[in-house]
Amino acid sequence: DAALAAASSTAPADTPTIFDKIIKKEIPSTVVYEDDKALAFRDIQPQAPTHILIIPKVKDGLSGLSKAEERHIEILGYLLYIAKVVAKQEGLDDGFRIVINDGPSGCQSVYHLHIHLIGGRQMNWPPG
Ligand code: DGP
Repeated sequence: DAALAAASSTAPADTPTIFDKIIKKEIPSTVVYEDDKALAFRDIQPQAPTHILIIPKVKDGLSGLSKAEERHIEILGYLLYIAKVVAKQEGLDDGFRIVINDGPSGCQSVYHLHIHLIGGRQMNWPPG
């Protein structure tokens, strides 16, 4: 996983990832929310009873948060809002965790920006 993460982190910002196939429904996923700008689906390696990824449908160079430019401000805010909408939809009324992994040290493995929405159990701090 670490080797894969290191290799993909050096790919150009618009290199397609597995998430493009998920957006195009070329590979199956459990979609929990979808609109014209955002897609939310269950993580294939859940770290908690609820573990959902919220992604922009158009990557526009946003391979990770560290690549954000001013033109991405609106979609970044929108995705966070959708994370809240999905948290409510999932019944996470007692709280939840939002995570954005960035780069090799941040444990990012898919270079298409995504927000992890994690909940359904007690979270701990500091994270691992
Ligand atoms: P990150 O490490 O932050 O880049 O998280 C990437 C997440 O994507 C990781 O938790 C596993 C998930 N993932 C990878 N491939 C697939 C897939 O094909 N389907 C789904 N549903 N999730 C995937």
